[in-house]
Amino acid sequence: MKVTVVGAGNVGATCAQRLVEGDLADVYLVDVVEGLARGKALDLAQAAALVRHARRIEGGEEYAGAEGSDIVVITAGIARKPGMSRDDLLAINGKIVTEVSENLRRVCPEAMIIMISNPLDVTTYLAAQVFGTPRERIMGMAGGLDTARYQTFIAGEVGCAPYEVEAMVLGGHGDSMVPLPRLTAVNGTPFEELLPPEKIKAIVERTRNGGAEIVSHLKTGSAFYAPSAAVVDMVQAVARDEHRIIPCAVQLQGEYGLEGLFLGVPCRLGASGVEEVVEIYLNEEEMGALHASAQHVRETVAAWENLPKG
Ligand code: TXD
Repeated sequence: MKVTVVGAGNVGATCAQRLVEGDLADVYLVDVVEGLARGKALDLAQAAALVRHARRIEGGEEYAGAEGSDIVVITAGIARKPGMSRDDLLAINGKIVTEVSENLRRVCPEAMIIMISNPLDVTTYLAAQVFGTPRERIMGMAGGLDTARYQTFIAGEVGCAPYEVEAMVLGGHGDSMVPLPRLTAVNGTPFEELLPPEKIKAIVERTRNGGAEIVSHLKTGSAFYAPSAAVVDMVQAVARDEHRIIPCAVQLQGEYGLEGLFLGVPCRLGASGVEEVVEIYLNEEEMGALHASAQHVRETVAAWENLPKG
């Protein structure tokens, strides 16, 4: 398996490291900043003898190196600073993602695409416009990360390991995301039986602000360890044909009563990409929250379409 990672910044470089050191894929790292991808790739390659893997990693500014990629991971763009919402990145990252997608389409039009750059649900839509890829092969990473944050906060409160929490966070990657306490359990015990409503509410709120909390500590950038782990989890499900359900931003085609837009829903991932959009039962309140999140994504797409281009 060959993966091209576009953007050799915090998420991209960490993602590249996890992919080669986890023996999942050979990697080509590309960045617009001269020398950045080449230097980081060389450094990562020199760790191979110590970490003991035989994966190839190269980097550069040119897209030619992306030829033959099975998957491309797009992290190019700018990250949030304190006080910024993900939507504030729209004007800049929308342009960057469009340009990057055009470059990639020339060299690896058949590659599967995993979008990371924010605002996620909109950038995934923009890349899909450029690539014209069937929806099975283009997805955005957010739900996996938001779910991992939710699991972490629950584990901290309940006193278990994060992976013992069964949970799923749906919806857009932003304030309107939809954690689902009713469907959350810890080793089979319903979450709502384990903690009082006010504690659950606080965990849901902290999950919604999970990214901003980290931005407020770091001040100069946003989270990247957990985001890169969430990307690699998706790549692994595809590379190993795991048929595993991970919430991803995919184009809805009538599922959950929604059409056209990209939004986080449970997807079964395997070698062909999104094998199935899994429709779980949502009650009225949960469905309402998902539709409100969809509305927010639609408004952000409309804001992009109304922006002066050029
Ligand atoms: O859950 C999620 N989807 C996310 C998304 C979780 C974490 C970060 N999320 C978003 O990913 C974040 O809001 C940003 O939009 C991207 C990348 O975040 P990262 O923390 O990696 O940002 P960096 O460190 O600034 O790296 C971005 C790199 C940087 O090296 C730039 O030079 C490069 O992107 N860049 C480009 N590369 C190629 N081509 C172009 N045009 C380009 N423009 C910038």
